[in-house]
Amino acid sequence: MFENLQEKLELALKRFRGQSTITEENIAEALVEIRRALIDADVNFNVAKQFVEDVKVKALGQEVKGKLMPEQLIVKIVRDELVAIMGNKMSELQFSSQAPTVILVAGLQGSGKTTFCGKLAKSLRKKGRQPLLVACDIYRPAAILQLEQLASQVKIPIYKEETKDAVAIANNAVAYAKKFGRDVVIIDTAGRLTIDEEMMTEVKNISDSVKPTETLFVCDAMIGQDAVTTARAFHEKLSLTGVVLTKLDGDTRGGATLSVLHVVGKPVKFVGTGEKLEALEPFHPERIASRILGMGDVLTLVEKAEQQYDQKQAEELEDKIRKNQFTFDDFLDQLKIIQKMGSLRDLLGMIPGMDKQLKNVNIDDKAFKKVEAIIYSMTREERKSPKILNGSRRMRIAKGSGTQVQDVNRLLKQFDDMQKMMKNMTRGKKSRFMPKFPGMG
Ligand SMILES: Nc1nc2c(ncn2[C@@H]2O[C@H](COP(=O)(O)OP(=O)(O)OP(=O)(O)O)[C@@H](O)[C@H]2O)c(=O)[nH]1
Ligand SMILES: [Mg+2]
Repeated sequence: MFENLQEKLELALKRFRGQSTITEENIAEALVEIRRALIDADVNFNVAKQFVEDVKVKALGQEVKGKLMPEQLIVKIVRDELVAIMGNKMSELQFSSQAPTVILVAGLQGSGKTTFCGKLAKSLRKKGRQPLLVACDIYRPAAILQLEQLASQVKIPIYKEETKDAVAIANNAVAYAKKFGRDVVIIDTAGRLTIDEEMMTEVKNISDSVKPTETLFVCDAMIGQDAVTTARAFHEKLSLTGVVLTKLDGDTRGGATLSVLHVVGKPVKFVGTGEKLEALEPFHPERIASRILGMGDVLTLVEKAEQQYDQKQAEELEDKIRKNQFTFDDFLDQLKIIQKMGSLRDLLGMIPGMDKQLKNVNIDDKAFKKVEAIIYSMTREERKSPKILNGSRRMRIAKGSGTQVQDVNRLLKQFDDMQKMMKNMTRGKKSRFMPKFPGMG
């Protein structure tokens, strides 16, 4: 995501390398490029225009102080400005002081509403809430089924009715939540077009009737500007409280991300980054800005890892590493955690400096499957002490996992390197090389 924009901004900002000052001339050329980069990324025209004007004013008004080089200064200004147009601070989901909090989810067809409802329910439950999912998309029988399947996957109750009255269903669901102690009601609605008066009136009636604390517009980031414009039309009818951008993992140019606040007047609250139910992130303007500028995003990475990991597990692992008892079984656990975190490429892309290297590296999630198969073909004893793996054992493992002996050898070598590195780290020595993570091509 944002790759194109990132590359172009980088080129524009490189102009300042080796320059001693920021002048009217050198900034003018860079600003033309920045503006073009934004427009190409499908950022709203007015937003792009305002953006470069603000950058210009700030850049020319600043003296280059001390050690801050013009290039660094301009990166800082651009970063701050990116953060500013996304609203500076993260917009938290609001909860009603009187349970239940009602969250109404609306948007165009296929934008990812139902998936988002499932993701949100899951993430709220992790935070100790008791959500209830409500099926108000009564037009397609498959829609209710889809929500039911998501609900059962995350083990969260769903409220549905056979009736064809979405307003009544929403109301009854809120009453049900009160009665059974569900503190957050998430209402999934049918996809609708703003030109469809009847459908728009229906969602407005639901809103008037249940008075949601949050009305979230789910918006497919891949559609870009058009989707942002539609959000505005929904806002006029529904008073949105926030926007959810989905499919940011796909081939999006990212323009929607930068335009939403300006065009709709409401902040992005969440971004969807995949089809899996874990692929939901709160929207942090600073982090997105860093990602756009290619500085990596360590914070998001850490947060994701934490979600999958409880503290106790982490401590146990650390202890094992320290005692040099890290086995293939532990390794298998780590692999599973990594896979759960979503696409590895995205994840590694958040590490500063990784992005560019990654472009030349072929990371294949399937390679993990191969590694897994090899480990599964080992006996318990072998997983604990790989030293005993002689030629015939290696042969047996290769056969059992449908791989080649070379694959087994490679994995063993990499595992050995990894153990050595861990040993060094725990002894406080700095290892200058990072061994290849097994499974990475
Ligand atoms: N890659 C990716 N796919 C997503 C994301 N969110 C949803 N999808 C996919 O988009 C498709 C549509 O998602 P739904 O949740 O059914 O969309 P909807 O808005 O409920 O659709 P309707 O109810 O038909 O209006 C599905 O195939 C989802 O798996 C996302 O963040 N990333
Ligand atoms: Mg749906």
